[in-house]
Amino acid sequence: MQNVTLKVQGMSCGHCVHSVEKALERIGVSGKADLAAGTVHVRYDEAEVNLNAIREAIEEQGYDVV
Ligand SMILES: [Cu+2]
Repeated sequence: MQNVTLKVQGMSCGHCVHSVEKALERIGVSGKADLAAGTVHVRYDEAEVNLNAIREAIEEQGYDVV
């Protein structure tokens, strides 16, 4: 399992947190967004999904992974 903390811009409320976490869930990634820190901690199986797909899932929701 890989554990990575991504810096994500644009999350401003609980709804944002929810959309990001749900989008990650859909691709089989366990994600925990921290609104105050502007980060998303992800835990994933590198045999199943790569960081690019995770980045894309977050960006599709309208947030920037920096
Ligand atoms: Cu929001």
